[in-house]
Amino acid sequence: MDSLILQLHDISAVKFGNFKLKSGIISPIYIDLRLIVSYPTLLRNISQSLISTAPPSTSYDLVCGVPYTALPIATSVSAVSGVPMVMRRKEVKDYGTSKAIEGAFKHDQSCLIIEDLVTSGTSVIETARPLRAAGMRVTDAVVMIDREQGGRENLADNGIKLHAMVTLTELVRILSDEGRVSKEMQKLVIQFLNENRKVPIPAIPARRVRISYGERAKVAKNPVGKKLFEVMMQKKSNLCFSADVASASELLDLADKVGPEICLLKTHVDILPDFTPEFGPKLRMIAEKHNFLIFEDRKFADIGNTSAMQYESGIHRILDWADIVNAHIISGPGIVDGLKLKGLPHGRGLLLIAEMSSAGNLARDEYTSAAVKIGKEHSDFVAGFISVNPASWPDDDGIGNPEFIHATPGVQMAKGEDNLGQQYNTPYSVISERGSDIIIVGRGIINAENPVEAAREYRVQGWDAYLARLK
Ligand code: S5P
Repeated sequence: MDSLILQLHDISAVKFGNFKLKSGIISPIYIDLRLIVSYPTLLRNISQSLISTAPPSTSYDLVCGVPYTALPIATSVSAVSGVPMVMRRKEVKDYGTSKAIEGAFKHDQSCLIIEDLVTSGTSVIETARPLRAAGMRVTDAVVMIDREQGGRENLADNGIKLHAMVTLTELVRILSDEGRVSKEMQKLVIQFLNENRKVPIPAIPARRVRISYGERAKVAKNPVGKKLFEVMMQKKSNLCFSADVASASELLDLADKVGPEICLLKTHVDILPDFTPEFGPKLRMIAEKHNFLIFEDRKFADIGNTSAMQYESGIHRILDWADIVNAHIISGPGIVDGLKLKGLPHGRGLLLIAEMSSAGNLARDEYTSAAVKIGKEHSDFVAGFISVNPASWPDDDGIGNPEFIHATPGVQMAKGEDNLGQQYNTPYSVISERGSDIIIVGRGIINAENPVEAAREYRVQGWDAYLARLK
């Protein structure tokens, strides 16, 4: 151990002086373990020492290094010990196909975390979270140096035992005993440690899917998004009925019947042959009676100026009666600016199409991330997204954006496909596994023998799945 510490000092991985830490605190000691990749023998010796740092009773099937400094250390530990390694991606590159964890692992395997230096323990906790989310057990972490600034306690609070090769106090004592640092410097470091014993760990926000719709209503920035979350809570419904029927009169009739079950009613107003200007006011009256919002699935896609005209004018005058509309982002962010110009003064909201339910669609990868970026830049107007698997989006891995609502089409009681490429998932899968907030159901209700009963069944299933994911 002593010789390892001396070698770290030799290569200037441990320095003494006046150093400003990331937190702004001035420290008399600075440790930079990134350098050890340049010294393979030292790296191997450190790995061997780390393996014996965990008590013999510690059992683990896998090791995982905290990115980035500890990645080569974990690789070396894996090579020396023969224990397979998994790797946590810090930035998840692609949507859909991408994984937060690389490597082969099985549910319920235990994973030992490897870290170079622990101060508050935040980085270890951030690595444990996706490992646990992927089904692995994380109970222990080994670290080269424990700075003794609250990491051990913070990790214990998160169910992780910390095993340190050496503490900062021991490290300085060894260097002092060997005449590498003066007694004064040793004193200074001890004093520094005493004054900075506990670095408070920043609270980790809860994952989006663990937060209730009621709490999310409070953080929603778009007024319609806020209202929708509130309606969902009031009616215990996350069901959007997609009223794709043959006439306006049939639509209004069904809206009145299924109204008590739904939080949102979605229209395609351009498929109604008997549309008249009275349609909007009539539908709004029914919506008020049953306390649901109206979503015209217009899927605007043109440049901002044209989309704004399509929104406000023509025979449909969508702006007058629809609380929510949606848009593709194929034409760029100008479409949101255009629609917002009209919609925001009317207290309306927008859903951006980030993913689609149909087979072979092109709304994926960078397209999806572009939709998220545009949404975040316009969160006053963008209430959320049309999505299919938001749980697989990179920032949903940890926390997500609880202010945005996710609505997912392609929902029926059984998984399947229609003959034109529409792909269906079940309410449970959409809400509980795929992390969406609202199920959009069309033919699952319309073609049922009793649409009202079917709507009730979808509402109950959607709501139960929501309650299940909160646990
Ligand atoms: O990706 C999409 C986006 C939408 S808004 N896939 C969809 O199916 N939709 C709409 O959801 C579609 O236009 C239709 O109105 C509804 C699905 O209807 P269903 O009968 O297949 O449930």
